[in-house]
Amino acid sequence: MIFVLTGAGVSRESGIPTFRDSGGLWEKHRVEDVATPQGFKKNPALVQNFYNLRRRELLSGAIRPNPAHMALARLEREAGEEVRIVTQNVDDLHERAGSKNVLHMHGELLKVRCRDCGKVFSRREDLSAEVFCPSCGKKGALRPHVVWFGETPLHMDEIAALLRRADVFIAVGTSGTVYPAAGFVSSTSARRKIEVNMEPSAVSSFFTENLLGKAGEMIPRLVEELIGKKAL
Ligand code: BJW
Repeated sequence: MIFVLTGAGVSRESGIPTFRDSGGLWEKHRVEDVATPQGFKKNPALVQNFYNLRRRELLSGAIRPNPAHMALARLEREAGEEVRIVTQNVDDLHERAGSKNVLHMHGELLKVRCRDCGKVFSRREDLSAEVFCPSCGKKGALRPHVVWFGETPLHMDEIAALLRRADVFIAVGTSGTVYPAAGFVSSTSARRKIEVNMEPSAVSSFFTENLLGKAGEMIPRLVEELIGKKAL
């Protein structure tokens, strides 16, 4: 089984900024303000606006899957082997590229959740304190369906089971600084552990192969090799 962990770097060539690179999202916003439950409690409008702008951008038509997303979807279709993508990204570019087996461990930008009744809804429009929950009717209770620092990432039981079964573990475009995702490479017993990044990540030394370069160039080559060898 091939386990692919993706991070913000896989969507960089599609025009979505990463978090920690120069020009990234954390250069313009304090993490504590926009990516913690405390920040949301303190200033919900600021946080809603941060996600409203990112949601609008994702839907603007300017953002499209790049060759890395396309190649990973091809891997799933052609490897003759189970391929599972676990993404830390909240965009939908893997799905738009055609990937079927995607787990969004940090949530999804095009979904919102009611803080009162807990129901999750698809939503493409802006959120504000004026919006009513379509299920319980509470006003101002909808929040982005994303995972902030201090919150529990999604699908963790399924991810743990996949990490145990993986033969090949690939991490693409992630800085290896946010846990639990950063710890996956050391918790899997996969025979091949391949990192694809523009530069070594914080956990590079745990991989058996380090491929330095842009995801859009390196992933199509890697996928070609994996399909040629029937993955292993
Ligand atoms: C390219 C490229 C190109 C660029 N091609 N590559 C102390 C020690 C250890 C842990 C902790 C600690 N104190 C607190 C914690 C836990 C905390 C944590 O990890 N904190 C760290 C800061 C230390 N983690 C949590 O709180 C998590 N929850 C948790 O642990 O719950 C407990 C629990 C665990 C397990 C089971 C049950 C319970 C929650 C973390 C939530 C993270 N949320 C965010 C925001 C999501 C919503 C949103 O999008 O706004 O998730 S933060 C942000 O970081 C986002 C990302 O998914 C995440 C990771 O970032 P990523 O993807 O790695 O991006 P970058 O920007 O960091 O890196 C980009 C990389 O791409 C770079 O390396 C570039 O070189 C590369 N690149 N162009 C290839 N073209």
